[in-house]
Amino acid sequence: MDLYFKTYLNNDQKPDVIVANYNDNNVSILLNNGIGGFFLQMTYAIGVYPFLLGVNDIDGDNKLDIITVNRSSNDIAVLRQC
Ligand SMILES: [Ca+2]
Ligand SMILES: [Ca+2]
Repeated sequence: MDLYFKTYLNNDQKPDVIVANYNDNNVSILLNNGIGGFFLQMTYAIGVYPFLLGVNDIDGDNKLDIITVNRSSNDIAVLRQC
């Protein structure tokens, strides 16, 4: 089951979408383009079978980071925004 998270990843006040793709073992980030759609998605590899998805600023740099907990690889992936 894919997981979806709606949040404000950048500072443009337009909601963005993060998807953890369970069977593809990656995370897709869709930034709102402000005209009813999204910019080209960015995809990042993570662990195997992500089953939890969260967003928080875990390193305190005032930029949201993406965290997944991965079932089969028994690990946590952190995607830090730079
Ligand atoms: Ca945005
Ligand atoms: Ca951060």
